[in-house]
Amino acid sequence: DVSPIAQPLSEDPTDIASNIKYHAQYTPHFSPFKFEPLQAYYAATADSVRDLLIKQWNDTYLHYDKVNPKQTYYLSMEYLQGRALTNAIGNLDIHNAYADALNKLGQQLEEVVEQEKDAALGNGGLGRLASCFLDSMATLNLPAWGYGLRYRYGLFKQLITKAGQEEVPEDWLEKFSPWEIVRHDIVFPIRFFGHVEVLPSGSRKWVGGEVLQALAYDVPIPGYRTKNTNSLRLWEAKASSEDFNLFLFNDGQYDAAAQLHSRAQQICAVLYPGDATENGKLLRLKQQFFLCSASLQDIIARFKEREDGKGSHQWSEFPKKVAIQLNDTHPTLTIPELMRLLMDDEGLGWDESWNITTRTIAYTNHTVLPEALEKWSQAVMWKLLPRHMEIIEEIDKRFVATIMSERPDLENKMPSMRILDHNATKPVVHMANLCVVSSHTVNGVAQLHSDILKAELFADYVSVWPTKFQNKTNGITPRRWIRFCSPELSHIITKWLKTDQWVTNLELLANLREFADNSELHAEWESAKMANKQRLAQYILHVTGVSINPNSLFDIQVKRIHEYKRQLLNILGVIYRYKKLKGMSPEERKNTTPRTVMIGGKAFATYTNAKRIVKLVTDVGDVVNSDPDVNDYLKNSLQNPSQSGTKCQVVFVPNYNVSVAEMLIPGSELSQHISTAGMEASGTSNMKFALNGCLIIGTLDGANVEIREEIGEDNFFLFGATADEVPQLRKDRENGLFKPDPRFEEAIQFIRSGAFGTYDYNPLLESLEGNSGYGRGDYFLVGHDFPSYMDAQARIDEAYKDRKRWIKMSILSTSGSGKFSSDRTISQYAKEIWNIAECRVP
Ligand code: DL6
Repeated sequence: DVSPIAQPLSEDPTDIASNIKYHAQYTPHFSPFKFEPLQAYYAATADSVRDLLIKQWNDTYLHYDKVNPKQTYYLSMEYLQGRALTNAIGNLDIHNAYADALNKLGQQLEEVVEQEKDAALGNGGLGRLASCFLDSMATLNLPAWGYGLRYRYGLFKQLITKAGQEEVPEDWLEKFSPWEIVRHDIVFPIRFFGHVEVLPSGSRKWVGGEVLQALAYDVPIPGYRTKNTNSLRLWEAKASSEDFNLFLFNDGQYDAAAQLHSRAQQICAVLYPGDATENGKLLRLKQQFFLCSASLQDIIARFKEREDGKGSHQWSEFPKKVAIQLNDTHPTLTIPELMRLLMDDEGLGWDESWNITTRTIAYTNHTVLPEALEKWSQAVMWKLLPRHMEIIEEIDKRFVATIMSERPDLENKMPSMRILDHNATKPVVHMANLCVVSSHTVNGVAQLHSDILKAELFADYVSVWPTKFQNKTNGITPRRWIRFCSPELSHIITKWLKTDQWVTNLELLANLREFADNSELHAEWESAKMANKQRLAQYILHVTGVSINPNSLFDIQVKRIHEYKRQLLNILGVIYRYKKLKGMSPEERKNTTPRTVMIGGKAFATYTNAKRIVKLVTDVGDVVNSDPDVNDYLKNSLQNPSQSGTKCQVVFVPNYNVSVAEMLIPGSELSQHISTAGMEASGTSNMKFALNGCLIIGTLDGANVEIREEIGEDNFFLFGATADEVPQLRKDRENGLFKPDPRFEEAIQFIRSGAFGTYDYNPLLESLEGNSGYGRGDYFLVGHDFPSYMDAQARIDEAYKDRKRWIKMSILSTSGSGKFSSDRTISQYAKEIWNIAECRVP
């Protein structure tokens, strides 16, 4: 009885149902009558929501074009957008209308949205931060766009098998994505290789080489309860039809005929292709340049179009209309490319081009890890980007000259401050140095990290440009990370605060504090948490086959697998706990706090020790979960809620991504943020967990420091060395002064005894031994921090037994999370770095 209509006439569920039906019939993505009903419903629902977005989106384009405000462009090699449908209907505030409409069509919205694959364009926190920022920019009505690459296969999909982690392509575009619109009119040429010619005028021109095309795919970024809908523009590489050699093809030489097409496909195939080979390095550099050049050509075209609408463009206006933010060093080539475009294509001189470039570009540093600070071989750069290397040489030369004339005292610091090093046998370009020298502002992502940048990594530059360096503590969008992923808790918060304004003004959560002891709130809070735990338990059963005990403490660590993040410390703690439990009498065991430890995250494909950690977690899980001493495994089932004999379970959650995080975080009670102090720039999952009332065990690292300040030190389980102590502890270790705790030795010994199978864990365990070296000699201080970690775990076990105390702490965690909204972070960037203002679509 629902007849198709091309546009929903209102937010009435019947109209919406008609529109969904319309799309199922007239925007077909599958053969008629031959598709999985749920997928077809997903496609039709997404198409229907997209129609609503397109209207707002077009209005936003027009409005920005008309007002011509200063606009920010966020350049990032990574985005982790997650699912778009739930986010769009949430931000448009039409969740209930769509749920009712689908009901009318015999479908459940929850099941329909699960058909969507996460847009897998990122690796970890850096990519998710970029996506949270996009949400906040739109919500705050800021004229701000993201630029990135449209990777066909993302990073990889993680399978967990007997061998540990296996990587297969993440085919997120396998069917289609309703959320991207290809703009056939937005295409720019991108050159690689070639050489530089000197023209009769004396100016220089980059010519020859191979030329590919960058084609724009736009993804709409709706703000929450606002018309403003910004864009994430993703570039795809193409070769043109002229590059297809019909002669060779007809001669049977098919590969040779389409050589450039195949090279184009490589560029956007995967994020972070392996870089162990020269080919791999070259491909990564090509990807970076592709993003920078395409985005800049687009930005310049828009600048000219908008300015020419007022008469003609003045280049001095460029920094007043354009702010470019480099998300880490990956888009550093924006700097020489902007210089090249201004000088070689637009005919500006060096000084004017440099003035424009340095007033436009700002850089965010996201790591102090030496291996993550990019250095590109000068030889490879000369080959791929000869004109850019000339420009970089000139920037370096001028930088050295300025310092030598203004700050001769820094002469002996020049080797570490320069952009080009000349002494090494394989000379490199220091990308972070190029960014610092060429940006008007450099920022870290948490107070401690920014302090470390100023005191250590960039200390010498600080003495030259004291005002260039800022802190912008990261944040997360409260829409995705509580309002939509935990509707139960959100409703309770709205009820007690008597307003839902907290969704856009997160500081209001502080008003929950006055109810932190209220027993009625406690009951509601605990029941919402339990509902989320049950949902999570169902999910874990579905993806791992393990039936976890919903009455146990849900303890979660999810993030990229890395030795500095110390998943190894976590699992060694579990091993010790398991061994102790086994040694107890049944009576003693009864009084212990039951725990389910969940660990998830991807190990980079070539990072062997990280992959060994994944394997260890799965091996420990296999043994612990089927040991009747600690686990009622025969009686285990979600229908057997008492599970009184289930004391310890361990699962590795496969293929951690944004959607999995949305399932895990609301159901968490304890989360682990336990990096070696000074090594985690910020962390952002710590903020998501705290916001969802999950308590944290953590070191004084990254944003943990500020989270602890905000939620109160009594509500944070602190352990471990501080960042100040770390260098001395490493030295002590080198001098043979470290004496391991017997508990630590016992846990290691237990693995060596073969308790968790026959896999050779020696190479992993050896990284904890010896006295020195990065990746050896326990560089990450697992052994040093183990005893205080175990003491903190014991405090947690006790605290969990006292339900009133635990729930109060949980409420106080949420109440103290107001600072960590990405709306706050983005407002600070807008005011203190970009100098842009709201541009609200009427
Ligand atoms: O700033 C976002 C995110 C931080 O929260 C993490 O602490 C930090 O590790 C991450 N940095 C990177 C850069 N490369 N590395 N490693 O991903 O940024």
